[in-house]
Amino acid sequence: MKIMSILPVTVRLLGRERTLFHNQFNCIFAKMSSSSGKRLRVLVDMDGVIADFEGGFLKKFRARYPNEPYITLEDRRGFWVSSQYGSLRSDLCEKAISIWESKDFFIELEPIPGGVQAVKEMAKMENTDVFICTSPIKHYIHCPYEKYAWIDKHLGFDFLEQIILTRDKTVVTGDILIDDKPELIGVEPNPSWEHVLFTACHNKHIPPSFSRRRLLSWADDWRGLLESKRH
Ligand code: UMP
Ligand code: MG
Repeated sequence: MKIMSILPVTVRLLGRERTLFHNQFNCIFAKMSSSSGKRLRVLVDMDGVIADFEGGFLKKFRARYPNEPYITLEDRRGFWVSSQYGSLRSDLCEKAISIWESKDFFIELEPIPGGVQAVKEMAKMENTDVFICTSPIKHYIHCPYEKYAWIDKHLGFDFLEQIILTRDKTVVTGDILIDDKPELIGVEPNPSWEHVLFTACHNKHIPPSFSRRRLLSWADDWRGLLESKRH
């Protein structure tokens, strides 16, 4: 009797699963087969590129430690916030880390101007696949969840399909990686992507280089950058 009453529910659920599976499969298959030419795969970093990690950090550091010294965004140098605070005074390194390890730090980051709009726009372009490629901190209690929640909030639920969480971006394949970290190293010595350095307060003093292009902001010509990778 019990089995008989569970059966239709199970069959209904399986049916729904199958529909969901087919929808997702069709979606991916349609993307694979619709391309007349080669598709462009764009990897977009999150912190410092579409989410304002530095601004969010400074605001919360000053609020939590109002009597401690701090580093203005103008004076920021080097990728690691914790290192620069540690060089100011050794105990400030741990205090800095405590900020981004706290609940609500990542979800409350403000979007970087133009970033969300640009990502939405490039995702709609023909023959273009966009992924958010972001490194979570190892204190994992809040950060990975909040990164997903941030993408859902600002880019929409469907964009959750496009998230790559990894501490080693060199193993991810793509044509281009827009990222504010000057040195992207990992186990793959020859990553497939071209690293385009997104300008941030901590990297703007690095001299221009012939071998690496920059995107100065989302007001810069990101469409031209993508076009240059299609030929
Ligand atoms: N991060 C640190 N220490 C710092 C600065 C940043 O652990 O001093 C973390 C926060 C982000 C990650 O989760 O580094 C940067 O990720 P990407 O933007 O490189 O993906
Ligand atoms: Mg970054």
